[in-house]
Amino acid sequence: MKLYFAPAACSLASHIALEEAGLKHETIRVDLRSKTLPDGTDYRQICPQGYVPALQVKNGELLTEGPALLQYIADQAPATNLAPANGSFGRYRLQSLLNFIATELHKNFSPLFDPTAADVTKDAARQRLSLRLSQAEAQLGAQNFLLGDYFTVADAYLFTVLGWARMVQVDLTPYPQLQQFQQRVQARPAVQRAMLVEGLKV
Ligand SMILES: N[C@@H](CCC(=O)N[C@@H](CS)C(=O)NCC(=O)O)C(=O)O
Repeated sequence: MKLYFAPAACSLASHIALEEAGLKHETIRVDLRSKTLPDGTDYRQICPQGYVPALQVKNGELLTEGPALLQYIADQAPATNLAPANGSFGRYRLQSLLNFIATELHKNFSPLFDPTAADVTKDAARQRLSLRLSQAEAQLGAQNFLLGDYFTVADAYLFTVLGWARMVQVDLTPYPQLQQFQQRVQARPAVQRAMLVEGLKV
């Protein structure tokens, strides 16, 4: 499998999932500004949306949208318990978490990275983020991971978006459970491997 990624972007979650699943994969870095690959290929010829992550699977088909990739990866290695079984209520809880992270956390961080976004847009995003981070803090509570005692792909995604906070001066000190979660997840060998490949500080 081939994962198209950009360092520290949301593709880090899929990268972590691949490492956690122990699946053989190749990583290809995308320059998101120029939309090119290291060999000069226009990434939009591969992925018309021009964003990461994208995963080329074994039969050559391209899968896009982070939450779909995360579940696909988990389902390739069911013994690693990265997602509850398809059809179980636990799987719907996982999907609910993935959607929450994607639409309420990830997409509220996006304007903070956008140099063209107006201050009023950024302020509104910060306010929404603070509400949604409080809700994530309550959801996690005293559990080790979002679904309880075992690590799932939702944790890989939450860890990835929380990592953006310090890049855009979002203070996480009001969320001690989330801060401890970050440390717990970062200590996982698979997470360290993915971060190392992306050139991130481990
Ligand atoms: N809907 C997509 C959004 C992916 C996304 O926001 N990717 C960002 C990095 S975190 C990106 O590649 N942005 C560059 C761009 O949109 O041109 C998903 O959930 O996978």
